[in-house]
Amino acid sequence: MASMIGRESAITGTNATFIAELYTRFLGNPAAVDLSWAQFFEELDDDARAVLDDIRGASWAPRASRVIGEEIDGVPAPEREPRSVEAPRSVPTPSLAADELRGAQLDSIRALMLIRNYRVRGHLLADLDPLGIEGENHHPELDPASYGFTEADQEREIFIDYVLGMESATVREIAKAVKATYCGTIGVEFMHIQDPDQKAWIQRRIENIRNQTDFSPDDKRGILDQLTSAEGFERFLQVKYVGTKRFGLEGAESSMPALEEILRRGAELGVEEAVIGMPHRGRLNVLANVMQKPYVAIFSEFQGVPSAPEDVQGSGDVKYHLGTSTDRVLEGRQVHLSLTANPSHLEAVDPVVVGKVRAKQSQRGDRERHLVLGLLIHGDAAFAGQGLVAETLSLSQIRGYRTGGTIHLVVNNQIGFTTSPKYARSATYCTDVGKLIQAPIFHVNADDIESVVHVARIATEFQRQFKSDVVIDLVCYRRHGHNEADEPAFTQPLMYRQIARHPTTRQIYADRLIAEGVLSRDDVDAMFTDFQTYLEAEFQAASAYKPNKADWLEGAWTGLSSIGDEKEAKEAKEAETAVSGQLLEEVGRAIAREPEHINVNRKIVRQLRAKRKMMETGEGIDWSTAEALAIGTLLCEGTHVRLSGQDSARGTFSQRHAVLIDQETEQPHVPLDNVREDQALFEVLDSPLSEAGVLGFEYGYSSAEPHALVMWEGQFGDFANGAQVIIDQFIASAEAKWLRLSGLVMLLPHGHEGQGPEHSSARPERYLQLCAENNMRVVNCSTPANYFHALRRQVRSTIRKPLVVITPKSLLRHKLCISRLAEMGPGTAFQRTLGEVDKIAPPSRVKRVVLCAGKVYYDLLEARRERGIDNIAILRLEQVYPFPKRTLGDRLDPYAKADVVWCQEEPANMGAWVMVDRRLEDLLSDLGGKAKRPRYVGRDAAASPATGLYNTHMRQQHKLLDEALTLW
Ligand SMILES: Cc1ncc(C[n+]2csc(CCOP(=O)(O)OP(=O)(O)O)c2C)c(N)n1
Repeated sequence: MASMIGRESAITGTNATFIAELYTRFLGNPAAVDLSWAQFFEELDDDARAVLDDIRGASWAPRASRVIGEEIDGVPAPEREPRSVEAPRSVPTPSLAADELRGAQLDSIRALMLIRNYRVRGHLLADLDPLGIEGENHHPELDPASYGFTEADQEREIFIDYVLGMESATVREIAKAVKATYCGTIGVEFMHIQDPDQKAWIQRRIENIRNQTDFSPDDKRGILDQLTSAEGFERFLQVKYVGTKRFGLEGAESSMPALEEILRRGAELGVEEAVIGMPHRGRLNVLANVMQKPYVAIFSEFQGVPSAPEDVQGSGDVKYHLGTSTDRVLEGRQVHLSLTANPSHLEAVDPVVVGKVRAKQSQRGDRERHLVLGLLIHGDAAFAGQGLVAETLSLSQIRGYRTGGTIHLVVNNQIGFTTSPKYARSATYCTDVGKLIQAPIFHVNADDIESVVHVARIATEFQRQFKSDVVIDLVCYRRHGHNEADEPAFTQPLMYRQIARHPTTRQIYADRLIAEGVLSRDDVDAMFTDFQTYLEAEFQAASAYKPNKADWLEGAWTGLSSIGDEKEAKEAKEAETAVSGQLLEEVGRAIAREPEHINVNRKIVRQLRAKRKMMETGEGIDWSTAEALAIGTLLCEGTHVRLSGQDSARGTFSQRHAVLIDQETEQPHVPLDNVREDQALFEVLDSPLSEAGVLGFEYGYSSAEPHALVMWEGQFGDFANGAQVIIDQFIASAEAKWLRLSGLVMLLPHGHEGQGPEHSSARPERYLQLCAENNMRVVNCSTPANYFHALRRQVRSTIRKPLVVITPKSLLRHKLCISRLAEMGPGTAFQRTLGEVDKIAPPSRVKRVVLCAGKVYYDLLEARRERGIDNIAILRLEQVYPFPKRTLGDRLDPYAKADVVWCQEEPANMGAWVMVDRRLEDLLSDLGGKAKRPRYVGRDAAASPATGLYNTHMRQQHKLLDEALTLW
């Protein structure tokens, strides 16, 4: 490091902090500084100003509390620049002549500009591609000449105030240092971050050490060992299962030491549990080498043995989608790891993992979000292309969804199936989406394994320190085709010619360690062959291997079950969904109370009074009140309730008002969070405007926390189709594929109210088409009390099934859509079907049974009353799936002489008709009455769910009522 030469007289005036201090004064009042300084600052261009702003902005710079070696939240501070902590209090009079002084300042500023531009753009010149296919080697802003430093200036000493750990340095030394730090095999993008502390932290962490860690010989042997396991496992599979699809890791073996380092450093810095999500590529390697799933078990699955014992397995899934969990001891600390099962749909697992992390943090009372870490592995094409990435990142710092930062490892093999990056994205990097939330991005050449481990360490420290997301872009390649049977040379012949010649990361590192004298060639070879011998023994044992048990009903799931239709009916009857009158009253008082400490909106006061009346009389309980009673009673029973959706706190239809807002201060008050002292937590969250991301998050939450009532609400039901991948790939099929249960509730506003095609249909037919093997529940309750029981059943039953609730819109305020408090009290339960409510003719004289679900019931009821009809009965199917054949049969049986109509407002190709048609036919045939099959009454099949013309809507509605209520 160079030292100051002959400028002691100017030293106090030449440090950057001092200049920044002067600059601050100048900004406040240009006349407050000496004229020569004012002119100097006026002449600065934007870049130079940015340099000074940086120096002024770093909150650590002037603060005396953060000193060298200080630990922040357990993360040791990197060696810190001994920058003068206090800014000068008075402006010293420079003792050099003004011109000479300005020249010196200018040199400093220009050098700092050069350094700054390396921080901003150095990554563009970094040596990131192991194949060396792409990459630039010149950028004008990274050329000292662009800052006026000529060749002759190279040896000129410049004061840079300990930036890069140097008090002063020649231009040549400065250029060398910035190139080493920012243009080696690591490229760092962090200058887009607005938080000066985060920027400063990264700068300090990497600059003084030129962005390298000195690994001990033991560390180096350990890294080689990990590379040997990664490569050796793939090589072994390649030989034993030639041509079998496994989406091998080859070309990205360095991701294994990276993951190991993240988990080890994470464990050192407080991680007790990590939830991992990843795509198919390299999954077997992660299962074996990170999750430590026994090789023998993996080989046995390759031989066709299912992963779970035969008595519990569902339809199963391919090997490279399976999840698992394990306990590992890392750096002396026990860490629980779970790898989430994932579908083929790339990135769909992201929000699910983050939701699981949040649930696990809640379970542990980890409010600091320090103990449980989310770790997501991505492919480059998927990370750049899938919108779910952005949706998931956006949840990162939001109340109710934040998880203390996810670590993202992008396995950037520079290809997506057969598509080259230039066709796969418009952005420079596949990781540019990370800038959406100002995550720092570390690009690293995967063939420099020590840099990879170094970056993994720093990224983990950053996540720990700032509790925010961080992205690692592991630039590697894919040695084979997209899968082992694919020929990559069809589409990328040049790339693959180069890959064929390219040594593996293990070979490169082994050569390096041999050259460094850390290991001999024999040591390296023995390491490889020993591992192959070990794998061979596991392979031999595989044919006798039997999976001993499925792990799906352990831990938090103990005592819960997933069982078939028949048992479900029995079980649900036993489920205690009724509540004592005393508890209903207690919750009722809380939700009707006019809070004294806040200034409540007058219209809300009226609503609160109406609720009080409902509670006092025990009559007229409306939908939202029943919902609040269900939630409040669960909270009092110790069940955590979480409701998230767009505008869910108020409710899309202004019906819920779960949060009361003080009209003077906007202070929120949540009545259901104030029922009693020892109640469980109620979270009601206005979510970001995302469906797939938020639904995925809530699904993930529910899959990790079976004892909470987790509800996601669509603004209107049809918006859920933006989250179809979560519904198809997880909610409907996770149990069958992976033995993973969920009690998630989806609330989907639905109803043909003449509001046009977009707000009418929750597309119930979509869910019903997905229903089989008792995989989920679909209800279209017509009474508040039944909705109350349906919600409570989700957590009071020992069965965990996702629940789809087709929820009402106009019924929220319909005079007939009300219940009595007694219908929620002792002796009551969820009703799968509801019978006739009016005093009409006895069943033997009834000519027709109209069967329906949801809102149309009230239209039918009112029309029948108006028309004075007494020989048509109206029955309701409250739970559409599992189809309640027995209870519906009991209801229909007395009407043996009647014909049966299924009436719905939805077009014939939508609604429940598509599903109930054949089932009703079966049932009627079993009953042996007059009706052999149901007749359909409703709108004609249609491409669009509803008309946009109100008059047409009304005409259609009258027609279907007429048809249903006219005997033919
Ligand atoms: C949502 C989705 N669309 C398409 C596919 C089909 N597909 C499987 S792998 C793949 C390429 C993925 O590329 P990348 O993310 O770079 O990962 P890599 O396979 O290169 O590891 C595609 C298009 C998929 N699995 N998921």
